[in-house]
Amino acid sequence: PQTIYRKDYTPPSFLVDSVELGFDLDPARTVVASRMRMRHNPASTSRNIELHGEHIELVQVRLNGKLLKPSQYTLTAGMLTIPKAPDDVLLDIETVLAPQDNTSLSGLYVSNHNFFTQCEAEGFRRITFFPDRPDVMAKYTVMLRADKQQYPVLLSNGNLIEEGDLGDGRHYAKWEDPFKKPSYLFALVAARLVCQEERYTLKSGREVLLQVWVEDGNLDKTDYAMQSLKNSIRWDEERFGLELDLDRFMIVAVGDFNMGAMENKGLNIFNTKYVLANPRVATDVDYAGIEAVVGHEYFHNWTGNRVTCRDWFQLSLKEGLTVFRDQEFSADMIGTDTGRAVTRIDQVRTLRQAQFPEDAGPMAHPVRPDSFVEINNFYTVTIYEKGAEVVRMYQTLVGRDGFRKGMDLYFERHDGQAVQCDDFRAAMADANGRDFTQFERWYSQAGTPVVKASTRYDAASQTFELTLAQSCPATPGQPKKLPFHIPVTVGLLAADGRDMPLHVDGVVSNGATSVVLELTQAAQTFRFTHVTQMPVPSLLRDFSAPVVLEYDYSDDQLLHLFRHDSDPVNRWEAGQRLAMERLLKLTAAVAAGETLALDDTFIAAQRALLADDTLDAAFRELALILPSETIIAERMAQVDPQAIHAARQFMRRTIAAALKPELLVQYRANQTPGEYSPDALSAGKRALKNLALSYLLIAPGEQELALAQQQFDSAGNMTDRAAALGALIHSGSAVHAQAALASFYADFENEALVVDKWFAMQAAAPATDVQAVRQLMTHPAFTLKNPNRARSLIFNFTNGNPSQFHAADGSGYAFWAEQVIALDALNPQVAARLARSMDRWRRYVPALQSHMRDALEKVAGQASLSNDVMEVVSKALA
Ligand code: BAL
Ligand code: ZN
Repeated sequence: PQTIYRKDYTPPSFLVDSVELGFDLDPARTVVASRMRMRHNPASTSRNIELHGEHIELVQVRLNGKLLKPSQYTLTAGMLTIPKAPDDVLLDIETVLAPQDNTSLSGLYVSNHNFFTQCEAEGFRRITFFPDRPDVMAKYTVMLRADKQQYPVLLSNGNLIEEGDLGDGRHYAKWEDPFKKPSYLFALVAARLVCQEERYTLKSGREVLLQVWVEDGNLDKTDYAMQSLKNSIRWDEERFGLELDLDRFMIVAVGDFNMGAMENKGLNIFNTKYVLANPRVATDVDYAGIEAVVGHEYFHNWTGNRVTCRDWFQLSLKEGLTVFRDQEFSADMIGTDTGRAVTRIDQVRTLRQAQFPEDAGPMAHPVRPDSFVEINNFYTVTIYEKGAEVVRMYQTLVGRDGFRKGMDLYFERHDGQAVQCDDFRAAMADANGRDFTQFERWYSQAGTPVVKASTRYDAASQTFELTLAQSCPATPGQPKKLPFHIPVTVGLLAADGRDMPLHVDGVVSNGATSVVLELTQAAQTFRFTHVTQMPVPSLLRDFSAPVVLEYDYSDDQLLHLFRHDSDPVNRWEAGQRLAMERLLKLTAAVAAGETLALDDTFIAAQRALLADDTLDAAFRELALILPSETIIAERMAQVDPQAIHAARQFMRRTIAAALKPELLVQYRANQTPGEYSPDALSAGKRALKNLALSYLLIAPGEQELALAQQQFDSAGNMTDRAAALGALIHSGSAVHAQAALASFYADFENEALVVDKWFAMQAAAPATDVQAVRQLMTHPAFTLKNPNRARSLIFNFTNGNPSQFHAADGSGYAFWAEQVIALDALNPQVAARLARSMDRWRRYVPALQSHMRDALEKVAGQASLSNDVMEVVSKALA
């Protein structure tokens, strides 16, 4: 496969001013007629028209009305080239394709007898020949023709300008998008669907039509998506002064979808997972996901669509920024400081669970990559979540108002353009009179920086010195790193737990209790004055940068922070550090065959936190969750998954036994009777209550089993029902687990998203071995063709059940290889995601490594592997 480099960017040779598309839709043979008005791009020296095209049949091509002979163009596997073209070109192209055979779900495909498209990143070339690159922005007019009975709904981007009957049982709809857009934002839907719709008045007084389209039978699950859409529209007006620019905004749900959702102009296509919800079928986490993703796709209308990316290396320009925007939206929707902190803690957990490992593995890449083989492999946690952290750091450095100024300038300069990450950075710098030259390294250098802190207190002069030293590990292709520009937010706690007023040499702090220090050199010392007593430093408050912060905290200091830190993120962090130290020791003890023990201090701290009713339930729940097995593994030089699992289970068992009465109290105190509401306060109570339940069911007696069974039987919402099922599955009582699983399935077998949960919970249960997963694959409801279903069972096993996936005999890895190969024949994007489960193979104990290498080599040795999977496995093996 060919590697594509950022440095090789050249402007397009021809630009497309407008394109008219005509679709005669038929699952077996869809005919696409395209008419493009093109002109030569003065910025290019080439006179060749280059049109991408894949998996489609070229019927004919006419240039300025004249039919071209095959000798007048070249057609390769991926490109149609017309040489020596004149300045102004009218190009008519006819292609034929078979959507029903398209299992990759990229381009035009059929899902449950309906037509959908997915064009990002490079799916449009599977529909027609086109300069399928984001810097070619054109105006689209789209004519859809299809059987009226089968496909009563015909949708595309923009505004509906005409519709009618064709007389032969077919009908048509014509859509026009008034805004120029890149081809990746094109979409069409031809389907039997129904919608919830509403007229909504924007702040400006303009009225718009909002629609949520779903399959018949699902209209009772669209309210929350609609509400989230309205909230998103309002929020973007208020926080960023950005208005919806179309008269109509549509969300369409589809069951077969590779991603979460897609921000096509005016016609967002969503995975059903992020649309459909009612209390019976969706959990609090599902509701939060819907709010975030509806917001995310809506916010793309400005950050991604109005201002788009010059090339795919700039993907984080729109994704990092839009994730940041959806994170801020979700936080603002809760509206309280602790609520905001809870969302921030969730973000930190995601980074540690997924992004830090990526940044330390074979697929590590900068937020703005320099090369790729397959762009679909770069829709990563680094581009999205680390990208969002990079955007967040601007806000930390220039403040909320400064950030808004930067955004305003960005739109003033670049509306309607396809630009680069550097342009965003320049807008932030120029709007705030800041020099962000060094900040560029966040975009160009991969790897998670490590910041090592050391301190010195001098009582005589009442000074406290904080030295911060930064480094960054080597990553593929980047052996040496230069210092980053890192905002480190710091507070100092007095012995009574209160924040001290801060005075820092050379930094304006005005006696505030938190200060943003800017670490720009390899090492820097910051001098705090008027420090009247030896403080406990609270470092990297609010997780002010995506780094690993090392400081030699004593247990006493951590306990002090855990009890008192005014920054809830660092309060949580202190608890995680206390737990992690113990988990690492316990893991070593398991490996050495030693007796395990957990100290009373830790348990006492957990007990106090659990009972502290001044804290939000949501926060207490997060503070009680131990670092995951994956996060523990990242801290070990050589990973022994069985030892980690045993250590963590021991710790959970010990906590459960010691805190049983308190857990029961919280279980009872955090019930949420009455009508279900997904609001953060209620969701937090359920989270704490259900965490308590899971602890109570670790080594349950009859009473605890009855408690879970009772919750399972009487739950008024899916959050409580699924939590009870999970607790029963993990209880060790196979009888209870099997009975509950059977009844759950019987109740929900017609709800695909709930069946996904049913598979997912079993896949991740430590009692589920590879044989049991193979057995589940024979269940009639299982199919590899549906990405959600494949993810629910297979990914949740390989990524969510480490102690079984890493079985000593390598059977988990052999299973992985089989599934990657099977999926690759259907859907390379999904297969490549699964392939990444083996990213960190070199860090495992030697016996496992050798099985993992065998499995990787087996996949790599396949004759017809997609570029997607090939890139992942060859980088892993390199
Ligand atoms: N642009 C791909 C899906 C998303 O990030 O919204
Ligand atoms: Zn996005």
